[in-house]
Amino acid sequence: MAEAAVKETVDETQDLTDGFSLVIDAMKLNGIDTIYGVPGIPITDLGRLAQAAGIRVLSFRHEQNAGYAAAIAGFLTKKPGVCLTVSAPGFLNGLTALAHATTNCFPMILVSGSSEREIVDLQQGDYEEMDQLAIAKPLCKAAYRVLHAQDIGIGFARAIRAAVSGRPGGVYLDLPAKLFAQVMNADAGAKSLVKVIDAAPAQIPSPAAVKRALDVLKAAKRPLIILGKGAAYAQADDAIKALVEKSGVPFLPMSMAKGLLSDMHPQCAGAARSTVLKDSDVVMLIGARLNWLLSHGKGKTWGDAPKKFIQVDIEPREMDSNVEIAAPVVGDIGSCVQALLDGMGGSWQTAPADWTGAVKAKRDENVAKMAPRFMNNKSPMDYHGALGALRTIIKERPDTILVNEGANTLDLARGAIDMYKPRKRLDVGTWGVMGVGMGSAIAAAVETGHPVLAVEGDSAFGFCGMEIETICRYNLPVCVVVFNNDGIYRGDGVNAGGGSDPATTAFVKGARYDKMAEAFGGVGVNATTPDDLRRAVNEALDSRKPTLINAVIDPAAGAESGRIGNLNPQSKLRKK
Ligand code: OXT
Ligand code: ADP
Ligand code: MG
Repeated sequence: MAEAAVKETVDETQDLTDGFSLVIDAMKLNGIDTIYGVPGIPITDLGRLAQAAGIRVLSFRHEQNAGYAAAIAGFLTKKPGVCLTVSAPGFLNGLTALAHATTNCFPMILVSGSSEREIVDLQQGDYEEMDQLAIAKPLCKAAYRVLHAQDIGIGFARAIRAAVSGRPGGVYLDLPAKLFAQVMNADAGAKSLVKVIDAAPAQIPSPAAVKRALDVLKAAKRPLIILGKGAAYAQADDAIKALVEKSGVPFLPMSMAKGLLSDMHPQCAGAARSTVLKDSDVVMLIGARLNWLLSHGKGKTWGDAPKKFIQVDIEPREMDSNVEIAAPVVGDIGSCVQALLDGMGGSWQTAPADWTGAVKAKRDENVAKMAPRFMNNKSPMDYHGALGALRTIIKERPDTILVNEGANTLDLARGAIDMYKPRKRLDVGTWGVMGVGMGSAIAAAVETGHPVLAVEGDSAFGFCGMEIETICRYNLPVCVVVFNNDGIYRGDGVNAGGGSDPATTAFVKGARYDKMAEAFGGVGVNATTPDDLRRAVNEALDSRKPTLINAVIDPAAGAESGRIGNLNPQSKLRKK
């Protein structure tokens, strides 16, 4: 029926176009210049044709990693990152990343080929049969299917707008195989395309909300600003800096907001986290949710003193999600922060000096306590010794993008490695998901051109390690450092049943991850001391050659679950 409708309108004497071309034209018209994916039926030719048309098409070894790349591309660019997958299994592999993008508020579009509707809907056993649209729907912000070539333009327009407007998120776009071969007149095809105008319109906060927020802030004795990755995403860096500095309020960056203002900024309270959460009386959240990472805004972490929250966020339903928000400011961060700045006027009392002094004293104390631990040159290395080398490198090369995942490798690196510039730290995000590392590293290199340093737990790396071939194949300036402690959290676990199988958390002892890079023509280095590590990373960043460094870490150095061991269920029947 659909095909008949299309055929009737085709005049074979005129120039023709087809579904493949229209998909590519729709992307190009909307500035989508990069695709991350894995080829196969029915999208192999789409990848080839997109490449021929000047779109950069990066082929991965597994769709999940391509999806993580698209997700972080969205975070870095404010444009939807596109992941292209084959039907059923490829689609499912990409779906984890789509859900991850949605959870983290990153704009992404998962474009997937799918099997024939008529056969799928009657469950007649088509090649890779699956009702993909139905499966994607609950896991993303929006999901659409295009059945007719003349609707491809509208389909992409809807997907782009849904991904970036309001709270950003993941969108699924289902393209059944038959669509690509549909033919229509080229003129009509060109007219059917849609250029999305003002895809993420400014959302201006109400003047009353701005005044209410400033009244609450003005009355504070111990104010705190928390910057989240939404603030980093918003790219309102100058306005945010101006607000923080004009208010004089200490700020606490969430993990991926580190560097939005330098960790060296005199108002940075990153190294006094417990103190500022507990002792503050007014907290202004900018692009950060009161989820598990902030202990839901209540309990021991937040202390006993009554607290008032101001929350700046584009999503109205985020307000009061965990605790009462005394002053909700709903709008996009750029507009909200500018409105707050305007409302502060020419003279604004800065935060009380006894409070800022106490925060600074705590911060300096914690920094001084930590400093000697970064200086050790032990072999095998402990986390602090190895991180001591890496923190200096990032200080000297602040444009390097740091990718970070693992448990101890993540939690200790977050504190150890100061960040100096916005959107330079990419990590596991809201879900604490392992395996984002290589996709993030690839997209960061591709989207920014800056060198990338990926600091990976050996377990974390295992989720995505085959993409080292992708890094070598595209000759990307990525240096991967695997913190190899022979296992998950620690490498010295023993079989709880006393048998000969290894412990559930232990890996092969003394593995040489560096050999993986060598297998694909990259540089591999085995580093057993912080000095080795420093030398190898500097060399990699200078040469921009794909490099994998196996950093040998003491198997006994880590803690169970890093700094979130408290989240492991504890039964009184099972004393450790
Ligand atoms: O103020 P106080 O005194 O409290 O001190 C704080 C700061 O003020 C201070 N600080 C500093 N001091 C001095 N100087 C400086 N510069 C400084 N900066 C800060 O330090 C402390 C701590 O600061 P921090 O870190 O900011 O604060 P804190 O209290 O830790 O913050 C709380 C949190 C919750 C915000 C923070 O901890 C956080 O963001 N955590 C994220 C944790 C996370 O997401 N973890 C990943 C998941 S763990 C687990 O699930 C893993 N799995 C299972 C699995 C997963 N995840 N995914 C999939 C797909 N499958 C399975 C697995 C398999 S981890 C894992 C693998 C692990 O093994 P690896 O080999 O990869 O890694 P290793 O552990 O290395 O072996
Ligand atoms: P973190 O993990 O760093 O604390 P979260 O992912 O929890 O950050 O929170 C990010 C928040 O930022 C989300 O609530 C999202 O709605 C919001 N957000 C994202 N982009 C914008 C924007 N441009 N303007 C306003 N809010 C935004
Ligand atoms: Mg490990």
